[in-house]
Order: sequence, then C-alpha cells, then structure tokens
Amino acid sequence: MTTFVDRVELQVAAGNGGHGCASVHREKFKPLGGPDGGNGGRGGDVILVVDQDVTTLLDYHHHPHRKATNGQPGAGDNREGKNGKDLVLPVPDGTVVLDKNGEVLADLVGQGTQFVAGQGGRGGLGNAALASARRKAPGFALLGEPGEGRDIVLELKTVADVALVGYPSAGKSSLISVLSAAKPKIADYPFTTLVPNLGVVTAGATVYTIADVPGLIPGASQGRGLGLEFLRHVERCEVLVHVLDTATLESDRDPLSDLDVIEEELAQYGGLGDRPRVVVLNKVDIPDGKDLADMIRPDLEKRGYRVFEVSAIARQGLKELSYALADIVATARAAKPAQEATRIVIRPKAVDDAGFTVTKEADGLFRVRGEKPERWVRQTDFSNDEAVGYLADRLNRLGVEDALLKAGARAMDGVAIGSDEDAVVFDWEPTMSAGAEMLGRRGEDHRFEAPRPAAQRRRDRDAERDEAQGEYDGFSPF
Ligand SMILES: Nc1nc2c(ncn2[C@@H]2O[C@H](COP(=O)(O)OP(=O)(O)OP(=O)(O)O)[C@@H](O)[C@H]2O)c(=O)[nH]1
Ligand SMILES: [Mg+2]
Repeated sequence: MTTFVDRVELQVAAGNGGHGCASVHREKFKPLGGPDGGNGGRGGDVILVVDQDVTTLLDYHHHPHRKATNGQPGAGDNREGKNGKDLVLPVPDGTVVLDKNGEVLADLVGQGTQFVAGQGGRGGLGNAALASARRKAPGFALLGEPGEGRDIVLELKTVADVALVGYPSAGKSSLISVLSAAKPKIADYPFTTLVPNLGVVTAGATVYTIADVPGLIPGASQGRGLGLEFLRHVERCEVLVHVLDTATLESDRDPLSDLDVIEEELAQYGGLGDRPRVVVLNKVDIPDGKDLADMIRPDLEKRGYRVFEVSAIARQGLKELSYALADIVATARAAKPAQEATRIVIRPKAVDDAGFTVTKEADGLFRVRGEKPERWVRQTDFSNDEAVGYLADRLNRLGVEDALLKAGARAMDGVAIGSDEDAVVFDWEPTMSAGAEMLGRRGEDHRFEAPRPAAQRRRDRDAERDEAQGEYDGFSPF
C-alpha cells in the first residue's frame, strides 16, 4: 500500500552566492593593469511549484533536506562566477506552506503556482566592480551572501468541490465509487479509508470533483478514531454531503443522532459553518433502511436540509444526487470571483526611512538593525583590513556612526550589527573613519591619482554617495 503523507516538515537551503574575486590584471610591461577580479555568481533559489501530477508529499517525507546549488566564485580576467541552479520542488495542488510557528506563508492552488521558499544569496562583487574613480585599485572583494535557509511545513489540503463526511462504514467510499470512476477500497469494517479519495463527476455540463475523507466518530475532535486531522481536506470544499447510514446494526445509533454528532465535530474543527449541506440517506436497498429513511426525511427537511435517498450498492437515486450537487457547485463557482493565477502571500518588510535602526539594549550593547548594514556585514571578509575599512566607510556614509553618537554610544562601546544569532559585534571606534579620511581613502592608489577638475570631483562624490545608498543587485556603475 502506498503511504499518503499530507504534512511534512522540510528544511530548505538556497545556494550561497559566490565570492567576488580580488585580482590585478597582469601583462608584460604593464605592471598596473588595473583590477580585474570578477563577481561571484548568484546562489540558486529553492522554489515550490504546483504540479498536477504530484499527489502526495511523500517524497519530502523521505528526503526532508533540500539544497540549491551555490554560485561560483568570480575569477581574474573579469570572469564572473556561474550562477547556482534553482532547485524546483514539485508539490501537489492545494499545498499550504507554513513557517515553523504555524504562520501561513503561501497557499499554492492551481497548476504552476510558485513560491520561493529560499532565496539564493547574491554573489559578491569582484574588485573590478568595486573600483571607482576614487578607489582605483581595491585590494579586496565582497563575499557572496549565504543563501536563505529555513524550516517550513507543507500541508496538503485537497482541492475538491464536494466533500463526503460521515461515520465509518456509512458508505462514503461506495458512493464515490459509483458517482465517479474512482476505485477506493470498500469494506465492512470501520476506518477502511485512511486517506482522502478524490473522484471526478460529470453531471450534464458540469464537471466537479468529490472527496471522500476517513470516517468520523464522536470525540474525533479529541483525537478519537483517526481524529480530525483529515477535515483539513474538507476545508476547501464548496459543499458538504452528510452520508448517513440508514441500516446500521449498532443499537445506539440512528441517522439523526449521527448527523448531530458529525455536526458537533465539524463545529469543533471550525470554519466550515458557511458551507451548504446536503443529506444523503444511504443503503435504502435494505427494507428497514428505506422505512427509516422515509420516517426521518420530514424531520431533516424541517431542519432545512435537502435530502436524497440513495443506495450505492443498488445504484438508486444517484443521478438525482449528482445533478443536484452539480447545481450547487455551479452556483458556488459563479458566486466566486475569478481565481487569480497565483496566490502568493507576500509579507511586506517594515523599512523605516533611514533604512536602519539603532537601539541601546539593557546590557549596554548598541544594536544596529537594517537590511543594508546587515547585508554589508555578511559581504565583508573580516580578514582583510581594507575590506573592513570599506565596510566602515559604507556604514559611516549611511549615517550609522552619527546615529550611534546620537544614541549615546561612546568609544569602545560594544556595537552589534544584525540579529542575535548572526550578529557581528565589535568595539566602536568613532574616530576610525575620520582617521581613515585623513590618511587617504581606502583602495586609493596614489600612483593612479591625477588632478581632477572640480566638476569631476563633484561627480565622484555623488557617485560614491549613490553607491553607499544604492543596491548592490546590479553591479557598480563605475
Ligand atoms: N446494503 C448496502 N450496503 C452498502 C451500501 N453502501 C455501502 N455499503 C456497505 O457498507 C460497508 C462500508 O462501505 P464503505 O463505502 O467502505 O464505507 P465508508 O463510509 O467509506 O467507511 P470508512 O472508510 O470506514 O469511513 C461496505 O461493506 C459496503 O459494501 C448500500 O447502499 N447498501
Ligand atoms: Mg471509506
């Protein structure tokens, strides 16, 4: 028997960006050929894509760690590193992506719908791209950024128009087997169905899908029987069909109280109150069943249910039922707004104007948070003084030093950039950048220096400022 898996925990890791290369062009008789280190390639993304041919999450159950390939490092002679390959993971239609706290990240419905579960790291700029009019020979390159890694949970919620619910052995699987071409297992013991079955029904011009979920018993909401877990598959259905057994041999049961029990369990599960309901009285081929059905029918109708007497075994009343369901489905579809091709939950990032924040923490540590400063730290090779100096310049130009001063930081106070787990902590030297300014800017090689006209100086200054504020997605315009 194939196992059906409808919930898995998955660890995805996007590829790391390749490091940029620091290299100087060499040619006979041209000792200062200029920087020619290429950029690192981008790390591959991890992308979930709905694929109609995939029906379970079983594959991820067996292989829960998935990693996209890394970008290659850049090389001399301006050779760029190759980008990593995206890792495309096919998932069934109706897969919900959650983070480990249970928050929904994406709801993947419809063939081809995609969700980037892990973003590849950007490649680091090589020293050729870092060169500017004022920094002609950088002796460093930027590191590639690590790819995004995270733990996610995938949950499958069957996408069907109609769901059959009821006690074990009420005949749900039998019904789906005669209404559609589905051939589920049918047997006279409870909990024959362990996984949802899906069938396609054609009634006149309407084609709809019907799902049969494992049987429910009183206390299912407390985990009795197979529990309520399978009601997840009912959530997306437009219509609920109560399948009631009119010929049960259990003395303490009858269709009306069965209905109440199932309704109570549905209420416990929650969120299904607005679905139209239909009642099917099954097994009317059995004379006692037929009598009971006739007896309780008025009661059910008084409660507002549309009632169908059927026999799955004798194939009675099926046409009427399937056309009535088609009608309800068609009405529900018409009432629904046209479905967007992709439904992706985008979590907007809170960005304040400065692009970073400085806060003083209880232990006296100053914490800098912000997309850019954190990214710049990741891109820095701390074993290279020039690269560290470049980072200090970038932070300074963004206004981080000013903000630290304003927040009350003093020399040698601890400053952490980034969140707790991956913060870089250092002792603050506020004069650092000022001192560097006097000694000459980093990466400047005075042998390249020619007098610059005022207009050129202004352009260079503007360019450096743009560089400090600009994104490093594209490569340096210099
Ligand atoms: N006489 C009669 N027996 C039926 C009818 N429908 C189903 N049965 C029988 O009832 C038993 C249970 O049928 P299933 O279709 O497996 O019931 P189920 O609701 O899917 O049960 P679970 O999967 O255990 O929840 C089987 O022995 C069927 O043959 C019917 O219309 N008439
Ligand atoms: Mg069944």
